[in-house]
Amino acid sequence: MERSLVLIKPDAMERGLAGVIIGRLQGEGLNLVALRMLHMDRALAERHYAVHKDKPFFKDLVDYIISTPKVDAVFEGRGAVERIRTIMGATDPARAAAGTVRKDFGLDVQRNSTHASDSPENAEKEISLFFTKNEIFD
Ligand code: IDP
Ligand code: MG
Repeated sequence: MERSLVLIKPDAMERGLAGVIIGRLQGEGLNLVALRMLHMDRALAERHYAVHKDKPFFKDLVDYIISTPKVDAVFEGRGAVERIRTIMGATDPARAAAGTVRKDFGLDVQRNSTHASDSPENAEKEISLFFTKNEIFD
């Protein structure tokens, strides 16, 4: 069974969309196995986005992601990583396909409502930053 980390980003939290987004994933048959609300500190945000540390948008991205508490979740299912990326849509909401979360709710390329892991390997690394083993259920 594959797992993926999903973060409900501040723009979605501020508009009360956490439940709707989690509900969409559950409605697609993905299994919710961990859930919490967390106000990330800068150090954790910088580790989570370390792959982007040399990008021009890095500091803005970190400032944004720590601007409000957010909902963090782990979903499990066969092919969960790719299925969830498809449900979320392209990074830029303007380019995301109709019916995707980012098309429906994203505001712009930074404030795109959700994070979802991009590979099973990265998912396991990301999940271990946010959840201990006994916070994940089966
Ligand atoms: P992803 O979230 O679809 O995997 P990444 O390329 O990994 O997209 O970028 C991580 C996050 O950084 C995006 O979700 C978005 O919030 C932000 N981001 C990506 N590209 C840009 C950009 O060109 N300008 C501003 N923010 C960006
Ligand atoms: Mg990414």
